[in-house]
Amino acid sequence: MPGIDYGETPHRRYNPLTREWVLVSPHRTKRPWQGQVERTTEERRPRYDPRCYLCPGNSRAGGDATNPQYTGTYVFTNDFAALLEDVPSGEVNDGGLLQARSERGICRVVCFSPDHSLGIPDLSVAELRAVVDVWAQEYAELGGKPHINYVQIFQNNGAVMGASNPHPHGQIWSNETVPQIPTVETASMAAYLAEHGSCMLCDYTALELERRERLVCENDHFAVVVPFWAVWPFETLVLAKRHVGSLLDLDSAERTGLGEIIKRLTTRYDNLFETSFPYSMGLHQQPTDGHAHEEWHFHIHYYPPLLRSATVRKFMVGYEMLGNPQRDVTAEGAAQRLAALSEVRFGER
Ligand code: H2U
Ligand code: ZN
Repeated sequence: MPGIDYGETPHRRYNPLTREWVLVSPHRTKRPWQGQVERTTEERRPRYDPRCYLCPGNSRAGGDATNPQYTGTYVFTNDFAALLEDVPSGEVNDGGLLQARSERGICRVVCFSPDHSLGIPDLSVAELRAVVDVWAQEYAELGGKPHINYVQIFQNNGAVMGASNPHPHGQIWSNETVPQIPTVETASMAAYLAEHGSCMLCDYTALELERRERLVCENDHFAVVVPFWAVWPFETLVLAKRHVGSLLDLDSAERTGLGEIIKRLTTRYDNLFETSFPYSMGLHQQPTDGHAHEEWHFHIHYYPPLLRSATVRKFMVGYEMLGNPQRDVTAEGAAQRLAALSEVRFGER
C-alpha cells in the first residue's frame, strides 16, 4: 500500500506508549468556524494575597495549619488528600463483577515560589531548577517508602484545568498500586525492549530529532515534540535525550536543563494565544516498586485543552467518549505553530 498524505487524508495513528489510537481528520480544518473568539485580559495578581492559602504566613483552608514564611519552594501534605496513609486494609471480590480494594497513599502539595503573582514562565531557570530538585527529593522520599510503589508528580495550570488557586503550585499523589496509565506504559516499553533490544523512547527521540517535523524546541538534554500520536491539539512530550528512568538519574546539568526547557515550553504556550495557557502536565518516572525497570525512559506529558484561541477549548465528547479520540489539526501542524513562536513571553516584549 502507498503511504498517507497526513495533511489531507483521514487516518488513524497509533500511540505505542498507551496502545491507543487517535483518529486524525486534517480535511476538517477547512470547515467554517462561527463560534466566539475572544481575547482575555491578563489578570494582574499581587505578589502576596492575604486570602491565598498557599502564600507564606497564611493559614490554610484545611484548619489548623499555617504556612511558614517560606522563601523558595514549600511542600506540605495535602489537607484534602485523595489518598491516606492510614486506612484499614480490605477487599471485595465476588468472583468477578464486583471488585474493590483499599488503597494507601500520600498526597502532597508543592508551592513553586512564595510569589503569588508568578506563572511558570515567569520563574527563572534557577527557580525552576529548584522545583526540579524538590520534585526529585519528594520522588526519592515517597518512593523510598515500602508501601509506595508509584509517585505521580503533576500540575494543573489554570482554572479550566481544575487548578483551585493561581498561586504557582503542583501536586504529588503517591500510592501502593501503579496506576493504569503508567502500568500500560511500563508494559509497552518492556515489550519494545524485549522485541528490539533498545529503549522505545530512546528510539523515538532519535527519530524525532532526525525528522524534526514535530520538534518544538530542544536543549542539550531534552527535546520537546508534539508526539506523532498526540490527542490534544497542542499536546507535547518532553523527552530526556539520555536513557534515564527518573529525576534521580539526572546529573546537575540535566536538572538545570529540565528547568530551562520547562520555562521555554511554557513561554511558547503562553505566546500561542497570548494568554496564560492552561494545561495539565505530569512527570512519568519509573515505578518505585523495587524493580530495576530498565525499560523506563523518563518523560513529561503536557495536555493543554485549548484549540483555537484563549477561550475556545477542545472537549472530549461524542465519538471520543464512545469510540476513540479524534483531532483535526495534525501533530505536524501543531508542532510547526509552536516551533515558530517566540521564547520571550508576550507581556515582556
Ligand atoms: P490544585 O490547584 O491542583 O487543585 O491543587 C491544590 C491542592 O491544594 C488541592 O489538592 C490542596 C487541595 O486539596 N489544599 C490543601 O491541601 N490545603 C488548603 O488549605 C487548600 C488546598
Ligand atoms: Zn498565594
